Amino acid sequence: MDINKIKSGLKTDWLGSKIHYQPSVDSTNSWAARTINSGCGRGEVFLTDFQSKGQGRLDRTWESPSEKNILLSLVDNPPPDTKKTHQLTLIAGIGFLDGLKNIFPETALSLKWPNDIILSGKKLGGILSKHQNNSVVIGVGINVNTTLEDFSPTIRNTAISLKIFSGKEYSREEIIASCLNSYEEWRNIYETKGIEIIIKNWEKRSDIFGKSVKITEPHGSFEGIVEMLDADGFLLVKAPDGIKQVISGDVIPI
Ligand code: BT5
Repeated sequence: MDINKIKSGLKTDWLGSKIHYQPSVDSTNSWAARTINSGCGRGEVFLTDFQSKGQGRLDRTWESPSEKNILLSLVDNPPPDTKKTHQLTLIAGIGFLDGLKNIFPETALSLKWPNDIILSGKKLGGILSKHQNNSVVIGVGINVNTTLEDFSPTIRNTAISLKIFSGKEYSREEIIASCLNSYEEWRNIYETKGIEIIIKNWEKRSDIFGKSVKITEPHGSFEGIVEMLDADGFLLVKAPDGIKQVISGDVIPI
């Protein structure tokens, strides 16, 4: 990973002020969290080529072979109302999707609530945001140059990379710089204009609305049709017994 190449592509004011790199770590989210405890500020980025304990939500694992993909965490401030920290996941979705599209202008890219970047119906990337002291760590994994054989058999049918889709290899550094530029732009828009414009733009980038889905929540599951995001950025789903607000869970098209 060429950190200078990333820096030369950055047009940011605060994001990427410091880029920490290690060839291998347990998880960039854990590494960022540890560093926050010993003093690290907004905009610092933690980057690696390999994670031995890559994390997904709900104790799931994020897998990635060495030196092929994007594995990073960035440190941001929470919104003034810390109950709204989940909104940063929406901003990261828009920011990283737009950053990707600058390099890989493909209409098959979309967002799936709450934290998936989708390419042609399969999972290209995921976002994991966590509070740490007075900061938020936003971890993003994007499959760039993985081949199908690199994926473990359990996700081979559901995961995709830019290389699998297009047959070409891409510069991770260029994509990272583009995504960080775009994240900062959308984060600044959120700061000055609020969540409404973020929700509108998130909805524009998702094709899940109007579709039949199964929602699996920590305490059960139900089926319905995806309506829209509510004013806070949670998902509204029309179920047989009325509109339900989904706060956390998985959305599976059926
Ligand atoms: C996510 O969780 O999608 C969040 C992933 C965040 C990963 C980044 S990498 C940098 C930073 N440091 C970390 O330790 N984590 C963050 P979730 O929605 O729970 O999805 C996890 C599920 O996706 C797994 O249970 C697998 O089924 C599947 N999966 C695992 N690795 C994948 C991959 N490389 N591509 C596509 N799907 C994958």
